[in-house]
Amino acid sequence: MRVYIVSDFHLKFSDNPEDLEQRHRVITFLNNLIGKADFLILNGDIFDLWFVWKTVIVKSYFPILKKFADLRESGCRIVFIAGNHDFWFRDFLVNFIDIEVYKNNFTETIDGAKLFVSHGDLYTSNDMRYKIFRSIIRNKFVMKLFEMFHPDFALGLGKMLSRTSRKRKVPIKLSEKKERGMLEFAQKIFKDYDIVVMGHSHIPKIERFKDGIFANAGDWIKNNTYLKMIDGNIELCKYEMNRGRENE
Ligand SMILES: [Mn+2]
Repeated sequence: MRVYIVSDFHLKFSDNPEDLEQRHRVITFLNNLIGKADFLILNGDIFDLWFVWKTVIVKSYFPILKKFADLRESGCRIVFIAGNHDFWFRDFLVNFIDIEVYKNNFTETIDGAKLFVSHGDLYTSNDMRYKIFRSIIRNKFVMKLFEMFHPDFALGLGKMLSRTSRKRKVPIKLSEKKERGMLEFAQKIFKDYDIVVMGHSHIPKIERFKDGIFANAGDWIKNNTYLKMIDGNIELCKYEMNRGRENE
């Protein structure tokens, strides 16, 4: 089976040239997967802000959602695991695009490899403040409150709160700290899984331990990287836009 795993696209909904370019880059990549991928795993923070009102979705994401639909139509299975920027799904992805949605993690044995996939924000070390914040923003009541705002206003507010501004440089130390907790967690569960995949740190990597493999698909703000698992063998790849196809 041909499995592709991506995370941390952090797609923005504004229409400035930088954001349009990024969405175009992602769409080109997804387009190349049609007919090539049997299974696409979206491991969180695909959208920098994803929110579904009862009757409204975010318009700028339409071309991406269309690509997901095209992939589904081509027979590619799609799983979406919530990130810390996209976790309020309602019924849209499931009912309209036929994507399987998981709130915390996804596990399955694929081609003999026992796979554990999670965005990873739950497993970062020394991050109690975030973990409390996470339980608040994922709270049903808070979501209902957010939902009462006009979407244009709510999204404006969300944009202010979203912490992955390109201008705000994330210190490498912070990314490494995030990663450390995830690596420790992975080592704890290697007794049950062969491959542990996480995102969130934006550090693309495959690290082989004696009892398991830790992999991170990286991000699409800077790295444009993804994981490819063909017949149970996982590898880290980089998408080169100017070559117009994936770099193989
Ligand atoms: Mn994240």
